[in-house]
Amino acid sequence: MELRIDIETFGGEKAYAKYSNFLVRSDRENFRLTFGSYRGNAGDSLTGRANNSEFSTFDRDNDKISKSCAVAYDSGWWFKDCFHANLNGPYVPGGETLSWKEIIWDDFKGGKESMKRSEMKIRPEM
Ligand SMILES: [Ca+2]
Repeated sequence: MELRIDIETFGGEKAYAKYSNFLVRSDRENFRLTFGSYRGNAGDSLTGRANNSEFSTFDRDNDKISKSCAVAYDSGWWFKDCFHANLNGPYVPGGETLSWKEIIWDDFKGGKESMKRSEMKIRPEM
């Protein structure tokens, strides 16, 4: 499958990122995420810390550091040593990355703005 992510800032700027070979494993592997190459204009905030990571939630700490990224950032996500992208972070109007408990795509807008909106969509590879 191909993954397409669309993001939008509070100022209305939009961008996208596409990833090939998107795959989420079963619960026995804690929904480990893998994917291939990046294309897009949003910057690649997923490869470094989400690729090959397991999914963590408040009560399932599957990241790679001693603290819980899910608890620290109020989110469920494919955390490694936390994140460059955190699309399940809390919706916080305003758009500044202050606490990083926000909807984050770090490689867009220099990491200075949190997102108003995000979408993750999959379809068969063309
Ligand atoms: Ca941990």
